[in-house]
Amino acid sequence: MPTQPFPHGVQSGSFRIDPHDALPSTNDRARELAAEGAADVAVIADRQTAGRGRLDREWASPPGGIWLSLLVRPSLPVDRVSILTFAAALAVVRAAAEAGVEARLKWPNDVLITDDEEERKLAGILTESSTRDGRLQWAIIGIGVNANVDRDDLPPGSISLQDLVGGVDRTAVTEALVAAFDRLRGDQAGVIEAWRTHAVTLGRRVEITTGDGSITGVATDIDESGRLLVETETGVERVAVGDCRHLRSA
Ligand code: BT5
Repeated sequence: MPTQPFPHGVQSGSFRIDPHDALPSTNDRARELAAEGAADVAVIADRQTAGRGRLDREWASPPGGIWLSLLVRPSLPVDRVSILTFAAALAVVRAAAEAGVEARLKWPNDVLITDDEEERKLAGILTESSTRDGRLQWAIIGIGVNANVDRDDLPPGSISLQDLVGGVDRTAVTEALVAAFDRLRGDQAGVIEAWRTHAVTLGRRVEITTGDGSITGVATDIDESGRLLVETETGVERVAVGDCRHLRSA
């Protein structure tokens, strides 16, 4: 079983693939490439030894997953950077659909498999960026998809494509994901619209935890920058960043 399905130097649409068997974190490798001035590179590793989520949380990255970072230099105002996170999450949904899996989106960065009983996390996105004069200089969209990974090797609450449909062709799923992201990244309005269609968060009672505390209410919509609108007892709040918990309806 080859550990890394991509040969060196191969191109996937407009992205040059930078493949590795193992890295501490594909986002960190993408940062090095950003410092060298690169653009439109997809860093891929078969496993990560220090994969991370938001707020430096640990991201389990055993062999067989799709651990991928897209380095882009978009012409976007800083407050629209979430569009890239949403475009990546939608790209995962589309690639999963091609593998026969229906996935849904949770604000702000999760791709879930849901049924009436529970929600399990198939993929997560970690977007990091550098700004200059109010514009994005570069953005790195780190995408972790549990592809050919056993659920036992992942934290509780996770699920993989392998659990759902058996082993998948990682090259095909990765190429579908990168191609879908490439199509979506220039279409801000389309991304917002498509995100709404696939979201499980909208219409739900939620608890959002931010650095300033937490708010509870009903998530009604996202705005053009991807901020979540939450109807609370004291009015509508717009949340740009935070952790979201879906609550059972009262
Ligand atoms: C995320 O953070 O969901 C972003 C994950 C981004 C991972 C990619 S992999 C390629 C690139 N390189 C990196 O180093 N990172 C990116 P957050 O919303 O903070 O969720 C983190 C939480 O998800 C953890 O605290 C665990 O509870 C859970 N978790 C950890 N590993 C997981 C996995 N493989 N599958 C599902 N859930 C996981």
